[in-house]
Amino acid sequence: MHNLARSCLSWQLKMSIRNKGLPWLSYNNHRLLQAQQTSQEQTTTLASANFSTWLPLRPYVKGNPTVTLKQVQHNSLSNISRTDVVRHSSNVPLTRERYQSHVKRGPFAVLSDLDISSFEKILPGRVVTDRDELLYSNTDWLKTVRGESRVLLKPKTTEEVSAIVKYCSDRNLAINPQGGNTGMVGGSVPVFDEVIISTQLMNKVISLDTVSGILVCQSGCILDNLYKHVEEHGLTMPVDLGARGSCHIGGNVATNAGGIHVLRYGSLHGSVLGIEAVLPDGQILDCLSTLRKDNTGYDLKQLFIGSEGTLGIITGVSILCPQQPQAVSVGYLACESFSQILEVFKACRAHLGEVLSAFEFMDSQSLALIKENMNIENPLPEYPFYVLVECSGSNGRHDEEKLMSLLQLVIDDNIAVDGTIATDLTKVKNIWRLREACPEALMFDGYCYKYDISLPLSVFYQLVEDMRARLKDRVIRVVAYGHVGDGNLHLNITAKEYNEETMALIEPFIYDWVAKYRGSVSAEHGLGFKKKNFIYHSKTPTAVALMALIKKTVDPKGIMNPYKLFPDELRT
Ligand code: FAD
Ligand code: 2HG
Ligand code: ZN
Repeated sequence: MHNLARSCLSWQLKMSIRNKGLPWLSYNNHRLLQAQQTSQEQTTTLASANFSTWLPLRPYVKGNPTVTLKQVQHNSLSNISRTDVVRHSSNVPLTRERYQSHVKRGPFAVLSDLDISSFEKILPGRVVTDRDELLYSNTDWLKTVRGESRVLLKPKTTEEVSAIVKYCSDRNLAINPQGGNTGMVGGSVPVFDEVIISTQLMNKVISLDTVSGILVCQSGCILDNLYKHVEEHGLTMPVDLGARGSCHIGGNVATNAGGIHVLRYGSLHGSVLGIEAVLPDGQILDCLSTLRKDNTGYDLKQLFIGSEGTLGIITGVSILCPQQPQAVSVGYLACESFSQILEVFKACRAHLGEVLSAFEFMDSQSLALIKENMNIENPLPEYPFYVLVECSGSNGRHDEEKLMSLLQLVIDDNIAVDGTIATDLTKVKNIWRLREACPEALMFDGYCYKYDISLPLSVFYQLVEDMRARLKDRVIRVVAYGHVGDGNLHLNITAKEYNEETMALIEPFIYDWVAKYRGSVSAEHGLGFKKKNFIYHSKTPTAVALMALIKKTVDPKGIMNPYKLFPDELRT
């Protein structure tokens, strides 16, 4: 019997204009430091990550001798010591060793003691050379790449960023811009010894126009803190993702992050109205417009959206915030086949219209993953596919009725086989948790080969099946989930450890497959270090050559995030 038909409970999660928002979407609800909003005339400081707060953000890797899975699941994450985190970060192989066959250090200067003391003059007390803290900033979230930077700089103002970048340019020192270090393609950490410039202390809201909904802030504001800030004024952020408790808005813009609400609010190319950036020679580019319309020449800010730190350091962002929805409803459905998922999507578009705000899918292997690795239960019986449908709008009762009748319709039409609707906040949280736990759960297997691709929906899941057939039992699992509403598949393959032969079976096979169907080798995570050599699978030689020309013009010395985005042979 259908759970849905049995219960058919209507519900709505009412949110008053000044409520606390959607804490259940926050990846790091356990963060030690919460937003501290201090009014200072026009400026509000939002607490940002600092060394004392980074520990809970990446507390485990399976096999770590001291941090057990049980501890992670049942204890406060703050119980895990700094030593534990440091120990397992240092187990990550150095990038220059693991990828020695195709990565060579560029002709940049080597950091000297004089450089450190010069930085100290510009940023007194904010030049970090402590090995443990550097280890965190040198290692990516996925624990797959590790650089060897000897210095981490923490500017607070655009002028400070400008001064240190100019210094680096004059000295020919390579730079790695870093936000929340949650990136998934190895772009956020140095490959060799680049100087890390972190935006973590650039965490001020500059203004919020509550009439137009335009927010202007420094680039190091943590996304979750911005949510809290704008929700006080009945607004919401146009971008949301599982890492929102750690990622910075500057990092979101630099990667053109997608996430769960692209379906509703579109990409950052549409909602970012302005950008301020420091160019590789230290000049400040002020395009921090708050205008919705401005056709005066090339729209330079667009170049920085998705530039992955290769054209400069984004220091300020102006962004259009939509009205906060008054009510949110979530349905969770099971399907027998992937084609049923597509039928459900079609039905959602037709029946939910403007209130449909997320449409996420997971296969049964994803549910097994979160059960095995994080002890998260699937509320439905086992089926091959699951889909999460979120509705949010301005009339709770109306949205809820729409979702209810949609769910009834897909069950009656046999395009979904089972379903449930959240009836209270905890259940809503739990349903989202099923989807948002996936990236984290993968890490417990050991090594994760991660793919983020765009494909036509007609062949979307076929790639996953082909990959399973190809890898057989060489790997622990091949799981698929993602933003199916955007045609964005997250295909993840886990194994106990990284293996060259397995890698050779996956790449370039996967990228050739994607190219054959005119998909994208990076839907939303970017190219970074790991995907850069596959750019031609999704872009023509003419397009890549024009990108390289832009890079050469803006950054003639090639100091800004070298070894990223461009294929090896094009690196300046
Ligand atoms: P970082 O990781 O620090 O940096 C990412 C890149 O941007 C690097 O190349 C870096 O050099 C550059 N950069 C950072 N800040 C600046 C700056 N101020 N100026 C210039 N360059 C800069 N991504 C999605 O798109 N959708 C998702 O749904 C999603 N979900 C995620 C869930 C989890 C659990 C995790 C861990 C990650 C997820 N990501 C997702 C990936 C990641 O969170 C995003 O790419 C995010 O936008 C990165 O922001 P960050 O501040 O952490 O940037
Ligand atoms: C998500 O949608 C993120 O959860 C991460 O983009 C995707 O883990 C992944 O592959
Ligand atoms: Zn995603």
